[in-house]
Amino acid sequence: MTSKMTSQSAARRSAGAAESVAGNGLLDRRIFLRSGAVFAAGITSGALTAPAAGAQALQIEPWMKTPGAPLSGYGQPSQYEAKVARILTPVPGQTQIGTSRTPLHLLEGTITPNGLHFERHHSGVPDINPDAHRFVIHGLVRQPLVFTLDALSRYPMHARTTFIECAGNGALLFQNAPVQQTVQQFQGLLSCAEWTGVRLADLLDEAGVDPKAQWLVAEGADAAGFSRSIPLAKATDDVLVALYQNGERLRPSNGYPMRLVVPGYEGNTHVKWLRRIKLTEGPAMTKDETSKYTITLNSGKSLQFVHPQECKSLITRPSHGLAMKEPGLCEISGIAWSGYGKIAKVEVSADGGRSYAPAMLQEPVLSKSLTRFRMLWRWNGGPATLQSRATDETGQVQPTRAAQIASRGSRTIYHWNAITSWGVSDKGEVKHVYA
Ligand SMILES: Nc1nc2c(c(=O)[nH]1)N[C@H]1C(S)=C(S)[C@@H](COP(=O)(O)O)O[C@H]1N2
Ligand SMILES: [Mo]
Repeated sequence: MTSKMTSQSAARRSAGAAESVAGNGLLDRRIFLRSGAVFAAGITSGALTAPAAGAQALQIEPWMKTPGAPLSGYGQPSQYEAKVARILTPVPGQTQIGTSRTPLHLLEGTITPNGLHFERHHSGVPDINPDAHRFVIHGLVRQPLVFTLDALSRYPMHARTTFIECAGNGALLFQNAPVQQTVQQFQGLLSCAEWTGVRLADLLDEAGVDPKAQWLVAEGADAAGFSRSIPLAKATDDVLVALYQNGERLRPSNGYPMRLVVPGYEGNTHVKWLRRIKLTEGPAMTKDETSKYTITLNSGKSLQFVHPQECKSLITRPSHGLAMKEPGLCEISGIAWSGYGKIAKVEVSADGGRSYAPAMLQEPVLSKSLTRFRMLWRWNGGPATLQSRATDETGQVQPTRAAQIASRGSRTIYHWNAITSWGVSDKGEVKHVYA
């Protein structure tokens, strides 16, 4: 204990200006490698540094004195983690229509546990009997095909880790004043999973696509008959008819027994409870793609079929609702993603964008997937403005708020991807600010 404390204070001294990588306390992560537990000293409470703390911390607790709970068929989170849950944001006056949001600020890594994947239902979750469900491919094909779940399960399986983000994620950020909400509340229509299923390309190959077909329309078996058009080039590139979500069958709310996964494309194209795919010459102009999901610019002109979700990142820790406890070393952590490919770089600023330093990206960095980034910070107890700025492998850079409003205007609620700023006060409170 004593020798550890000595090396900690030495390391604290060495974490000086020489290790600085950008303004207001951003530090080179490598000081960890040289100085061991320097970080723990920053967050350890006074009690634990007292002389007898080691022995005290190792007292025999009640749960060590008797055998624990029995085995269980399907595991559940610890009772102490009950706050790590989706929040429900239904359309006012409804229970089945609306969204529930992923607690991004309370999760780590890049994969969303299935029970916390966000939900967006236009007409509730159908209770589909998998034995009765049929999936049809028809339209401009040589041979229409009908699949049962069993038939589909015999095809070669492919797995793909990819995010799904609702086109309306971050809609409140178009407002003139910064909303004081958690990341979950205003950016929680975003999740990431490993999806396993059959490549749509293989099924289309078997059906024999007519050369006249350039698009398809996919329809769900929910009461909304939700349907969206997708270009054939995308459908034969990397689209899956997914049957599994993080290794288990899809959850009913995420499309059981089968859904489209359209990597990088806006969430609404990932049609759940997939019932049919019809090959067509042009887009079908369904109600779901004319009444919604067009981006109206300030000029009054609307952009339609803006499919990929743009390059974006968010600091999840610290963030609104997760206050700083005390000055010292901490890790800034967050997620970055792009519907165009891999994340190439995430830069972090603690001084409102005056200076940036590149964050560490957690491996593996996968295309069209969430990427975790980390940056070491020594908070000096003064005010700070934290930002992250992502760049993807195609060179797309996450815009500032001003640049986003200038290019897309403020008449739309879709495809918000600008930089989010967190203002840290000298009390450690974290507020959402426009910087
Ligand atoms: N059949 C059907 N598919 C659907 C929807 C729906 O309401 N019905 N919602 C869409 C929208 S708008 C989004 S953002 C995603 C959300 O997928 P998730 O609920 O699995 O997160 O599903 C899409 N697929
Ligand atoms: Mo959505």
